[in-house]
Amino acid sequence: MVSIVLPTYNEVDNFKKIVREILTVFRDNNINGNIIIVDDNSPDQTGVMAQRLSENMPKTLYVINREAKMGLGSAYIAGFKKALFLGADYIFEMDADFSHNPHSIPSFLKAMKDSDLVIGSRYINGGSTKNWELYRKLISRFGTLYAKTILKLEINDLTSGFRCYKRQVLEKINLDQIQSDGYSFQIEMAFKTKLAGFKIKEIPIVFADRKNGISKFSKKIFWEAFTVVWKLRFQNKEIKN
Ligand SMILES: Nc1nc2c(ncn2[C@@H]2O[C@H](COP(=O)(O)OP(=O)(O)O)[C@@H](O)[C@H]2O)c(=O)[nH]1
Ligand SMILES: [Mg+2]
Repeated sequence: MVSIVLPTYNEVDNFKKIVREILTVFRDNNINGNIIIVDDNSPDQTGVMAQRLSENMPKTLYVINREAKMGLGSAYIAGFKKALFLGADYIFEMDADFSHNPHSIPSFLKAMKDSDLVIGSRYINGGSTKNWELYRKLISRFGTLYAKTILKLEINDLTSGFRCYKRQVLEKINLDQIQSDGYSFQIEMAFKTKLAGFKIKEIPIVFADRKNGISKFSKKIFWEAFTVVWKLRFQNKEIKN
């Protein structure tokens, strides 16, 4: 069984469409799956509306409504815990803003046959970004290179949020000890997956910038990533040189 964890914050123009499209992909590919929306009390009422939608979709759409904006990292963790509780074998992370194409889900599942974490990568052959502003591209590229070098990881897209984890990975990593709240969550998870001895594979994805709503990227998120990488390095002296 597959669970797709979709964090949302002010995604009122996106969430219904993305849910519908994921369900079409499930149906067309005979995937037994569900969707878990994790909303942080979005002022635009995304959470309230998602809750309403889920009432007509029992066992297909689940909604976790949190009280306030508590960050992407803890939203994913709440979604992961729910997915494990529901018995998912494969757990996806995906953005709700159509930057990640639901039609790639079957390629992830194929790649999962011989790996424990599959990362959708913008920075390998066949991968790309579409309509992304130059400054975001630079930060993303630089961020991956920075984290990859300091943590000695052979991964080309460390901040990608389009991923699939095998259940065993999320069971082994202590989710309550994750330190990142923002996008460095992705770096920390990849690092801990590797450290726990699991196999990571990248597959190419085309990342398209959102058409509706606004990005929640911020300076705070940037600086968090900058420092978390060093924290991880010093906490894990066993990283090979
Ligand atoms: N629940 C929750 N979702 C968030 C939070 N921050 C971002 N998101 C969601 O996470 C996904 C990625 O965020 P986005 O703003 O699109 O980042 P970008 O694609 O890097 O510009 C989107 O679906 C957002 O709605 C948060 O603090 N809480
Ligand atoms: Mg986005």
